[in-house]
Amino acid sequence: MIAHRSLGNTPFEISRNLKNKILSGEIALGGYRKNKIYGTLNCTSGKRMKIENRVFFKNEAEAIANGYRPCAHCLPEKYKHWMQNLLPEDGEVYFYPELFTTVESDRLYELLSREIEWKQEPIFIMGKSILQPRLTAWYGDIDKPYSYSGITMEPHHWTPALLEIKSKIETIAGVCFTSVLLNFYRDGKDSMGWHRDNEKELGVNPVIGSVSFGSPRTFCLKHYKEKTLIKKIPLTHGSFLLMKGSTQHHWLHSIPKQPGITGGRINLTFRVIKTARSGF
Ligand SMILES: O=C(O)CCC(=O)C(=O)O
Repeated sequence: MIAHRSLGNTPFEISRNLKNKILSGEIALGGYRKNKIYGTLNCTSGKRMKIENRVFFKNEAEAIANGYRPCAHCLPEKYKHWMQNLLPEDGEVYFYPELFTTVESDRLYELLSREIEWKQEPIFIMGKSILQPRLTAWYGDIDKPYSYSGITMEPHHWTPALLEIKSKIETIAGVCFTSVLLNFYRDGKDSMGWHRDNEKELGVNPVIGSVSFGSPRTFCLKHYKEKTLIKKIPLTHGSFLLMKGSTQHHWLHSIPKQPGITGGRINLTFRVIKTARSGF
């Protein structure tokens, strides 16, 4: 992010440097620092702001990473998408299909598949132990274990790759995540059954930030009471899905099997664990 003021000491110098940076591709979008809005360089609303409030970005990913959202005037489609709650009622789900560029996503997929301590853990359903149909791992603040389906997962320390992803999504989610549950779907035969993320450690209205890398898989949401209310979202390479508000009270979610898919997929669901284990 480049501040307009920082481009020189005189109006001539500022204007010359700005032109050069636009020509070289270092600057492609403008931003309004006060309201954290980004838009095109010829946006009429953008032209009205004072120079000290104007910033520039190389691309959309940089604007988003700095916590900026699209301008309603010059980027109406992107704005509509950004603000659109995908649920018709009883919760909030937002989807950002290309939060990570393909280059970033390829790098992170490769890194995570190699670095993460993946395990196939058993879970307990009605007293019976069964192996989960995917690999999992739990990372995060060291005093925050996580229990679900009869198992307790002890956290590994954050890695640099996980911190990089966490910091990018926190600007959108508006919370500081303490922990992340990672799921590795080895191919389309791996899956996750219908459930809600409503464990008591997550508090009353959990904010869940879900990042996907690798083969696209369908994320299904189903209303807990009105079972015919179903929403399907294709979770693509580099996408970010945010669930918040009362979603976990009213909606179940799942990743169904898709036997035709041969590639792997890594999903990271970032969470805020409210209670720290005592004694730490
Ligand atoms: O893989 C996904 O996108 C879903 C993960 C999920 O539902 C969970 O971790 O609770």
